[in-house]
Amino acid sequence: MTGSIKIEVTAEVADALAAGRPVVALESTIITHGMPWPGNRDMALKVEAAIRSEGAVPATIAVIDGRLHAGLDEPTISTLAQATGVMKLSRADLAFALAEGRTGATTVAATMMAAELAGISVFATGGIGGVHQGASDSFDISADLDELARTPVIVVCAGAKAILDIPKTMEALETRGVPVVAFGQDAMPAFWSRDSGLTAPLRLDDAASIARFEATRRALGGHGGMLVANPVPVEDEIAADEMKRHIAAALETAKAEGIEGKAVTPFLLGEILNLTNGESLKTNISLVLNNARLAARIAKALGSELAAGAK
Ligand code: PSU
Ligand code: MN
Repeated sequence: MTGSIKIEVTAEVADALAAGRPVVALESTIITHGMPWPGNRDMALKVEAAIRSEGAVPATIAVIDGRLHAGLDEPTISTLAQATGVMKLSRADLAFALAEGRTGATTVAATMMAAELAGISVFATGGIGGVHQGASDSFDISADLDELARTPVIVVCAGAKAILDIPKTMEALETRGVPVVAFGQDAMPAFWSRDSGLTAPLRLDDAASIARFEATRRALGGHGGMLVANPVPVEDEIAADEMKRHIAAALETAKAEGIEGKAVTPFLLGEILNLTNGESLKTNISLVLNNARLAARIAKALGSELAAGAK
């Protein structure tokens, strides 16, 4: 009995999946642990609207009272966005929340698991987890990286934040056989900034090419996930230099306060939000919207590509 958990899907998601129309999964940790109320709710609703306006259907993933959901209605998103004590669920604890009847938000790793179970191939988020700075001592490496290696879902992000060790994160992805595709540029983007200073391993310039690459990976077999790194729109970018000192300060505070484990990423994100006086939130929302639109276009292109290949 593997992979037979019941998923609560909204009628909109069920209809789209049954008809083979494009669906885009969305994570919920970004709502509960990534941004403050009410910006988090506004972001979640805007992202869903952006996906619909591209002709795809959004499926926000979360565990509510022990049930795994793909697609949340507006009141549920609003409740989740204000709730306290929501678990942060990664691969290790998704089943725990289901077994114990808990409410939890899914990280990139757990959202990929749920998307695969639901039959959703494309997922949009902000930034992925990765290898943390100081990982050689702390061993803090996000389960997102191993999930990307094993689970066949395309994750559209804006790169990795410089709160992580970006070069080591790139190495870890390469070791795990995860293709990292920069969208429309050579440079690997770094979340708030368009250029991390590193060249991305791969580059593609349109959704159809990403769909063709994915269809080829499937044909080759044993393919796992793909990471698409989509640079933040120019007008909302914050320069890497400017972010550097905020990140350094946030890391310093985390160290002084002895923040560890699951708390590290949410703590750093919160610190940076305060240090930039909320400026980082505007950029964060802009890049998530940008990723949602691209993910919708990839989901559409993948549908066409797979239909053409099946003929
Ligand atoms: N990075 C961000 N914003 C986020 C996260 C990461 O820029 O909201 C969240 C995502 O849900 C990601 C998770 O999957 O944090 C990674 O947490 P950890 O490092 O504990 O695996
Ligand atoms: Mn960690």
